[in-house]
Amino acid sequence: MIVKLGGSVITHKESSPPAVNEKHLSRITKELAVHNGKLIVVLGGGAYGHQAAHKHGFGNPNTASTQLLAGIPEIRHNMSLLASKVEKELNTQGIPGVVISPFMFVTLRDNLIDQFPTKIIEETLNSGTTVIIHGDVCIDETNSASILSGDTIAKYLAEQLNPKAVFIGTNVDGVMDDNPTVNPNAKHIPLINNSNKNRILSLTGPSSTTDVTGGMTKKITELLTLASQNMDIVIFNLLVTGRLTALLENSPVICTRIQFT
Ligand code: IP8
Repeated sequence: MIVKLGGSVITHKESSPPAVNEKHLSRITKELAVHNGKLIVVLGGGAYGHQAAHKHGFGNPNTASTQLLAGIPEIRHNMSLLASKVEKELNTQGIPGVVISPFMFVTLRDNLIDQFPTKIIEETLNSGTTVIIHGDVCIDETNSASILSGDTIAKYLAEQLNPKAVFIGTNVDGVMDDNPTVNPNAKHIPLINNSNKNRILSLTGPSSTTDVTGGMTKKITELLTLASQNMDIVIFNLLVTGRLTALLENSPVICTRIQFT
């Protein structure tokens, strides 16, 4: 099972210096405790990742390599802080987990994954330990450094490890046909499949806050490329108490499912 915890839910996304949303984090880790079996928890950047990335020019194609490289320590430091707070909370809830940071072993090429060995992740899961992994800044062989988003990690690990389910927790009920903060009549889309995917991709947009990794359109595009027929792929609202529990227990819940058949 792979569960992505959106940065806008587990952090106060506009807060500077960055801060964890302790209330949400504590509730979410309690919800995760209902899961039995292998678990990978993927963290988004939220206030810890996106502000620092933006400040150092990530997301802007004209930023000089030297400036990107100079941003590595601050972004890494922030993401390590966030990840260790989540690690502590999971362990407090009785979920033994460890942080495995992408910067240590993942390299990118032109913003895409180049090397991302998964043995350490698989062996950690086999040992009965939950893996906590997070969006990160990584060395990019063509571009000095780039941001690896949590969504890309979730999709890549889903491809490699073929989990039963990938649950992407966000701050909305799933995919909407318009921005609900601007259009109160925006409608929720319960299912994305081959027949409606192009129309939906033309309707969704980047997230409204400081997000250097692409928002909802990128999320859907990444998830659509997941090839497995048997995987349950879901985008859901992690702000609402009980939705993660319902997904983990296979109960009906408001969300957007992505299916390929
Ligand atoms: O929030 C971004 O991960 P995301 C990570 O999943 C950083 O897009 C470091 C900005």
